[in-house]
Amino acid sequence: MGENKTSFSKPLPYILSPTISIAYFCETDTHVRLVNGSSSNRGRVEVFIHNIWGTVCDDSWTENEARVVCRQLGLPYHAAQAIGGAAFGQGSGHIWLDNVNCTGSESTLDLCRHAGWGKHDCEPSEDAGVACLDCKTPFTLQL
Ligand SMILES: [Ca+2]
Repeated sequence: MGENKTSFSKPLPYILSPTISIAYFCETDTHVRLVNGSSSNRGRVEVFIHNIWGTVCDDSWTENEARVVCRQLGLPYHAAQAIGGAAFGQGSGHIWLDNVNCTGSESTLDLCRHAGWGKHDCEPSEDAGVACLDCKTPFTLQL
């Protein structure tokens, strides 16, 4: 990751203020990872904001959003699968994103529309996951 040009060491209530949320939206140093999957190309989606990993809610979580996650990870994104209901276990920290709405062509998840960083009406049982195709065996993906 690149070094932050802006200090993100503010307490959480501060970063959730509308003004700072806009600043976050414009930052491009968002990161994404897949956690707790049986292989590296699937798992619970977690995004990295404010130096904290957090989860994504499965509200409106579809193949379009899954495709963007896979693309962002540098994995094949065709036939990406959206998997909700905390199928890869529940995260224990922040729920960073909710109501994510991608067209499917975005390069990173933070470029999609969403409710705002940290704004959600979700429980960890709604954590979103994805399954991307495996580079080596692209036609054998099974849940
Ligand atoms: Ca929601």
